[in-house]
Amino acid sequence: MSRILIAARTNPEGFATLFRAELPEHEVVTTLPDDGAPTPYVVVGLPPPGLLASRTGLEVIVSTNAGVEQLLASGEVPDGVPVVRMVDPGLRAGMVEWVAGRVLSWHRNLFAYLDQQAEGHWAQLPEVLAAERIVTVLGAGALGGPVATMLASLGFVVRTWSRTPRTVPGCTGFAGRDALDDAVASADVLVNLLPATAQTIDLIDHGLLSRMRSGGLLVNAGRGSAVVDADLLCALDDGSLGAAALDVFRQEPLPADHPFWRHPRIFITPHSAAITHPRTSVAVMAETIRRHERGEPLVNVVDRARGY
Ligand code: NDP
Ligand code: OXD
Repeated sequence: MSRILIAARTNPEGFATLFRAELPEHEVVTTLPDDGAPTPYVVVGLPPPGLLASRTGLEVIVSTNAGVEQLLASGEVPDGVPVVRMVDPGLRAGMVEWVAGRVLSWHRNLFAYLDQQAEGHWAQLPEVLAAERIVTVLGAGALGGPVATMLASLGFVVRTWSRTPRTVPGCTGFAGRDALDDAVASADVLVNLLPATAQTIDLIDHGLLSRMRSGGLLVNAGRGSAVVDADLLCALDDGSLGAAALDVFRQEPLPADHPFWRHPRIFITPHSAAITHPRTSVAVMAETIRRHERGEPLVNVVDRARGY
């Protein structure tokens, strides 16, 4: 009876109940019995210090998060133990909905109409067809790909940018650092869905934002480290950017004294764009364990050298 340790920070018992239903022949625990027995599977987002380093018989780390930079940075992932990141329908649906909400709210002037409503002011603002707007999605992976597809289905002109060439139907693909400026040139909306790696840190700076059409929207649901905070504020204040919808930040929770909180053109959500729903994710995580036990290659394994 192989042991699965559920070390998710949120709702571990909820995950455990569903794991027991999926894998009844396994022992599913949320705290480790002090019996020294091997624990081949650990389900975790950000491990408490010592959790991974002290495990015996660890075979697979199943991440409850799509982004694994903190898990890798813990320095506790043993060499040779695969880390499988979260790719599941619930996360995908959440991200598609969240980005759709932000882009459409800006595109249809909702943010500006909220200001007008606060003043009891009735005045139609200019409306633009989606087909007249360019949206660039940074990242064309498990989340960026479906987000780009959704935006294209709404009629936007969509570009994607990735490390290696990717084809997303209905979108124009750009790949590699040299193609970034072209991918962003004249974009009305820039959506970041890149992982946090050494290559993506500080990528969205004043220079990149100034490639966009002035008055546009930045949407960041990837990681806060991609954005240079001071440059974002500067771009908003000099008008090269119109608004920013931010879900992720360099420091989370966003510190109370951070200027983003009070900026009238910044719209904040607390890293809630896409959450890991037990109902959809446990089926995917259980399948990872089954694949491992059948001796099949795992999917969505993190490439540690790449960092995602
Ligand atoms: P994937 O690994 O599936 O996709 C990542 C994409 O980014 C790929 O297209 C990849 O290119 C591209 N990429 C990575 N590095 C570079 C680079 N240096 N230059 C250009 N492109 C690059 O990840 P997901 O789509 O599943 O998730 C993306 C990120 O979203 C997560 O890492 C996490 O940070 C964030 N996230 C945020 C959530 C939230 O609630 N705010 C929830 C879940 C995830 P290539 O295709 O060539 O490999
Ligand atoms: C993330 C996640 O990586 O919540 O942000 O999965």
